[in-house]
Amino acid sequence: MRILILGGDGYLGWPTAMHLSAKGYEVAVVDNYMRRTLMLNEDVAPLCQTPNLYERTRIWKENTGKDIKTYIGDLKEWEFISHVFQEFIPDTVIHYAEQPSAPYSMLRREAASLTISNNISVTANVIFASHEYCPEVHIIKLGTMGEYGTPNIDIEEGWIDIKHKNREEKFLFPRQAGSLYHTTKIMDTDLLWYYVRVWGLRVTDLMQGPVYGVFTPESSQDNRLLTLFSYDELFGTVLNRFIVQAVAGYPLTVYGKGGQTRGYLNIKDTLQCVRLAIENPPKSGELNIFNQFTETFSVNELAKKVQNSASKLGLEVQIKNIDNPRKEMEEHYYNPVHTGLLDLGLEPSYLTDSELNKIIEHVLKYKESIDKHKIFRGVKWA
Ligand code: USQ
Repeated sequence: MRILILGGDGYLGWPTAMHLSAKGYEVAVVDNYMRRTLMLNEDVAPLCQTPNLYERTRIWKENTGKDIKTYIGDLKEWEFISHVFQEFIPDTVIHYAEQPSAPYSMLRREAASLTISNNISVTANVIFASHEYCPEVHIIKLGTMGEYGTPNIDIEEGWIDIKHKNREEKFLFPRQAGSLYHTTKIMDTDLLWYYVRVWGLRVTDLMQGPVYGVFTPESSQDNRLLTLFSYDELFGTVLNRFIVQAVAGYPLTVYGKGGQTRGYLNIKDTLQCVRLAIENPPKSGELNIFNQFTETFSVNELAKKVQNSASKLGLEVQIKNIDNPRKEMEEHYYNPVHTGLLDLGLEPSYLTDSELNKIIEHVLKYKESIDKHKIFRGVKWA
C-alpha cells in the first residue's frame, strides 16, 4: 500500500512516516517547512535541531535500507499537489499539513489569515486532487478534540442522534471551537463531509487531543531520527512545556484556575491510532470519526504529576497559576466517549511515573540549550 504523508516534517508527520515505512508500507512525505519557517520568524526554537527531510530520509535509509520519497513544496499550489498525486498515486493520504498552533492563530491578523488560507486551501486541494487522480483513496485527516469545545453534555464520538418534533436524524456532534486554529479544523471537517456526500470520498477524521512525548519505536535506533520537540508557548503542547519548565527551573505556567480538562495521548499512541485507521478504512461515501486520546487530565493534575516525578529526580519544581491569556472555561464538565479506537485494538501507553521520568531524563540532556526567554509570551485570545 502506498501512503502519502502531508506535513511529513512535523512533530507527528515524521514519526508516522518512519513507523509506516518500518511496517512495510511504501511511504512518501510532503512538506514546505512552514512550521520551521514560522518558528524562525517568531524567534522560537525546538529543544534540539532536527535534520531536514532529505537528510532524515537518508539517515532512515542508512539505518533500515528502506526508502521514503520526499517532496518539498506548497500543497496550496495546484501544480505542485497535482504533480505529487499523479506521480505517487497514493492508496492512503494522511493529512497533517496544517498550521497546527492555537496560540499562533491568535497572535495577530496576518497569523490568523495564514492559518485560514493554509488550512482550508490545503484541505480543499487534497479533496480535489483525490477526486481527480485517485478517487478510491482513503483520506485520513487529523482533526482535534478542540473542535467540540467543552460542552456541558457528554461528547459523543463524532455523531449525535437528534430527535426533534417526533422526527429523528443523525448529525455531526455540535462543534464549538476554542480558537481560530480549532475553527479552521471544523471548516476542514465540513469540507470533507460535504465531498464525502457528493463525490463518495472515503474519509477518516481523527479527533485528537494534545499529544505529549518524544520517543517512538523507530527513533530509538538513532538520535538523529528523533522528532522535533517544542517547548515554547506557540508550538509546544502543555505537558511537553511543563517538563521543559521543570528541568529549566521555571515555575510551571498553569493558566488561570487550571481546571481545564482535555483528553491526552502519548505520541506512540498517535502512531498506533493512525495505523488502525489505515487498516480499517471506510467505504466510499462514508466518514469515520474517532475520538483519539487515552486519558483525561486537568492542567492542575498534569502540573502535579510533573512536579512529583521531577522531584524524585532531584528537581525542585514550583507551580504558578498565572492570568489565563486564553479565553476558555477553567472549570467545566468533560466526558468524551473514546471507545472506537480501543475497539479496533488500541493498546494505550498511559502517563505513568516511569513514562514521565523517561521524557524528563531525555530533556535533562539538553538542559543547557533551553532558552527561558522562549517559554512564555502571553498571546492573548481577547
Ligand atoms: N495550558 C496551560 N499552560 C500552558 C499551556 C497550556 O495551562 O503553558 C492549558 C491551555 O490553556 C489549555 C490546555 O493547557 O487549556 C491545553 O493546551 P495546549 O496548548 O496543550 O493545547 P491546544 O492549544 O488546545 O492545542 C494542542 C495542539 C493542537 C491540537 C490540540 C488538541 O497544538 O494541534 O489540535 O492540542 S485539543 O486541545 O484537544 O484541541
